[in-house]
Amino acid sequence: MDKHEIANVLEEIAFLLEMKNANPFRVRAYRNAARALLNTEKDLNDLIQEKALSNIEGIGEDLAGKITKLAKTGKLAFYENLKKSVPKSAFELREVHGLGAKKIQVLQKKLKIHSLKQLEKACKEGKLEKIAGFGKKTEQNILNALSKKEIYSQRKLWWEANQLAKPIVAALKKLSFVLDAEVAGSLRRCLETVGDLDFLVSSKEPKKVMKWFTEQEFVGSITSQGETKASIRMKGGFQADLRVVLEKEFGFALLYFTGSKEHNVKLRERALKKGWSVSEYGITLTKKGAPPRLPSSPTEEDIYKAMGLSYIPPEIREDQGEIQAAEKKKLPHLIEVKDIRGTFHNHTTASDGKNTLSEMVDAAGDMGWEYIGISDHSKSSFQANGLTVERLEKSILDVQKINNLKKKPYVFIGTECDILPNGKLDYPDSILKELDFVIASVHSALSQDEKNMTARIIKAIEHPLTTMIGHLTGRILLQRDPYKVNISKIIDACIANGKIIEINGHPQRLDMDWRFWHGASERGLLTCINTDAHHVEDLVFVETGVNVARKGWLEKKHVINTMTLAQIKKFLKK
Ligand code: DGT
Ligand code: CA
Ligand code: CA
Ligand code: ZN
Repeated sequence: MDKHEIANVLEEIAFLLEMKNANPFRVRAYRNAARALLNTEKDLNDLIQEKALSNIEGIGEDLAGKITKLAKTGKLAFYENLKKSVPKSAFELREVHGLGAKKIQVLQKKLKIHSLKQLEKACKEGKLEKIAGFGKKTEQNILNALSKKEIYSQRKLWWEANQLAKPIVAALKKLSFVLDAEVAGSLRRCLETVGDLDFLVSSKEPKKVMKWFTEQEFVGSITSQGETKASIRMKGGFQADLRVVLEKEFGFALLYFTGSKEHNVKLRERALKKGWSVSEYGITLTKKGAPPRLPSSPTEEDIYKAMGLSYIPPEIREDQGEIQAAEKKKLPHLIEVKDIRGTFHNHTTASDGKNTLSEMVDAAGDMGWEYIGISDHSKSSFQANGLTVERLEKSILDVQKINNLKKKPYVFIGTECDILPNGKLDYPDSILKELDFVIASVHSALSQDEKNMTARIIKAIEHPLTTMIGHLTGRILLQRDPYKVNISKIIDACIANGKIIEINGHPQRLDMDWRFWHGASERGLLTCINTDAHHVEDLVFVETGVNVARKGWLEKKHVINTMTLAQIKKFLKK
């Protein structure tokens, strides 16, 4: 088993222990170990060989032993036995967002619910609201989750799909009979959600590649298998395709299978005018065509060049005018992760974050950042332990103390201030004035109609102390639709008032959506790429935030947190 599979098993053990009412500390130990395992950059086999697993924080001797066993044999008697002692249906019910071990136990015992079908029926009949711990609201939430589950279960968040794909591509590249391997499709284009994984391999020995791919641990079932193409369903149910091509076809195939379909269509039309018929295998000439000048195994770059285009990065192959721009050599210099010098939307244990201020600051230092902004929730977000004015004042002092040490990174103190249903900010101006920045976000009354919601957010934009708007539409990808808001009017208001809209890089949010950024930035809108971190480990979501910016054609100059510390200090003062 690899890291991910083992982490899954540890998560399942934690869940099973909870189902058996085990000691919560024991449950947490398994969850922590799963997380620690996923987060270590070291190779699992190296760790095992060096007996270094238990040196990792969160993994003790006992768990190190279990992980080693799983890695070596793929089996663990303790886990198998535990699984047998809990009804199988628990796993099915666990897939419903919002259902944990406690609730599942009640459902099984009191209502004899053992499947999603039975759960849906019981909700519809109003049976849940009659038992303690469940209300009408829970019932409604479960029904919502069930209906969304069907629509959404087909796709995965980009981040999760990428975690699955990365080790597979790396393993493919290492095989002696593989010349090159890449993942194509929506994953390579960094789309916010991904329907399936599209692996592409060049090799002289397709049979060996097919055999390797279909025999891997991650394969749940094989959907179809030919000589150069296989489709499988992975153990978690996610679909993956793999194609093997010749070395000389690889560039063409990569271009084709990266998509988007619309981009490909435009490219092919362009090629046809030159008398070239482009496919995933190469170029054939139509009657009027003269042969293109290409090396024997062209890269994507070579192919674009032959068509008179500069290289178009996968993220912007979405038929948004990229081909015309490439023709005129006017493609943007897309922002990169290394351009980011700090982020601003970060929570700490003061509100609902899981790490302390100093842990967050240290983690920002580890990211190589020059600065970090702290933005805990405001008082009306009581469910997120939002700060009263007094507690916020204390945070301001805590940050001053850190900055007085004159160490890197510099800390900006701000707030993620609720935009109240009437558009007012959740703190008086007297305290907002003491802060370096203010992120204004909607967290309540999400069902307002579009007119009210838009007016509400514009009111917050017009507040002189607002710096930026957080997660503009409130969407939770694959779970909750955006609330209704007129995005175009919001963009106008921000430009008119010199305000920023954040790119919330949390893999579940990616909000404001990339589709709006190209146009908005041309009209003068700036952004700040944030991670909405609630944990030190969330800071890496700067990558998903940058993906959004790149898909939205943004350059360094459009993103305020590429500024140096001196520049951003000046900028925020204004
Ligand atoms: P997904 O999987 O729904 O997130 O989106 P994609 O873009 O990965 O789509 P997928 O997996 O169906 O196909 C991968 C790529 O293959 C797609 O982006 C473009 C290319 N492709 C697939 N079918 C066609 C087609 O009928 N025409 C053209 N031009 N390209 C296609
Ligand atoms: Ca795909
Ligand atoms: Ca596919
Ligand atoms: Zn928020």
